[in-house]
Amino acid sequence: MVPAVSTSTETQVDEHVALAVRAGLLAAPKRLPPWLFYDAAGSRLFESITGLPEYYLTRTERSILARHAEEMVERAAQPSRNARLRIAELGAGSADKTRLLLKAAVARQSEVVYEPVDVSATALLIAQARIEREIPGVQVRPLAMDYTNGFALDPAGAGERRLVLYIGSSIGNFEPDEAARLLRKVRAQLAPGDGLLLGVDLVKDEQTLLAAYDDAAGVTAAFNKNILTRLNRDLAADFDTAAFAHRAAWNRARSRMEMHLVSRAPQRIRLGALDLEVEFKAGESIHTENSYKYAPGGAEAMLESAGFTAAGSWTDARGWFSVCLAKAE
Ligand code: AVJ
Repeated sequence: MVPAVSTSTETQVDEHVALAVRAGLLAAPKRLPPWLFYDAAGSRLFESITGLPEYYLTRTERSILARHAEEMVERAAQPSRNARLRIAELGAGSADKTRLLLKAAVARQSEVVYEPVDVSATALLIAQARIEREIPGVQVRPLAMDYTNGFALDPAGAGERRLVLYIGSSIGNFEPDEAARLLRKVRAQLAPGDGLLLGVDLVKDEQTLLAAYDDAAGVTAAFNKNILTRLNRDLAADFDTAAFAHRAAWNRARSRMEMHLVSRAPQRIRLGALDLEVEFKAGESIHTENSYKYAPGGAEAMLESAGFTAAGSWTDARGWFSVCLAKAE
């Protein structure tokens, strides 16, 4: 018998990736979903972005949490002063900023169950090890899954109150109707008195926004183009990343930052695993991401329409980012 030899083009193709890429590259205008950014290399690039001088989002949100974590946790437990919080987090990733909230929770109730939800099992393991080492009293119960397709949390026990974290402006990747639908799904998992802490980026001057998504060191450009490198590997495609330019644009009418990959010349790309060829005109773009920016009060309004009651919101001195607490009634 001849042993089966698997070549790179014969290796297993992720059907979820294949479907999304085929649909996106056959659409007009062309697009790719932003979750494709986060392979191992893309996740590392995003971590570097969070430390860039131009990328104000992460450090601004962290400063808000550093200043107000105790009040947020206290208010999430109210009105019953002795309710124990049980904390879940959607798209936890490295859970770096979350540690501020977990420390505040442990200070209040000495032990806390933390249930991070993320598609990346690797990110969850790293976060779990770090948190259990650094914050005694936190019991980490990771859930590796794609929360956008719906998710189920165990109901909180007697005397417990759930707090769901959805921070980091992750909701900004969703169209307003999708964002509202996701919040309603979260609401459906909660009992009256449970809370949701939502982090959203706010509208600000265009120059600041553009710099945050087109940094001088080119890390965001590399993050954007990494999607093409991923398709070369996962779908046997032949993209030349140098033949595409990174473009960040502020879409004022729709209140969102957009990222595009713009074809520098007419070209034809083959995606072997999809048995697909795609033509690009010079200047034609692939729209890879939207990052919605909210007006003051916008997130609160969206939360109210999803069945929550606003229970507090905190911002930074410049009013660049907002963290909102909402309660299920
Ligand atoms: C992880 C979705 C919050 O939209 O700012 C960073 C991703 N894109 N630089 C964002 C991202 C370009 C980021 N989120």
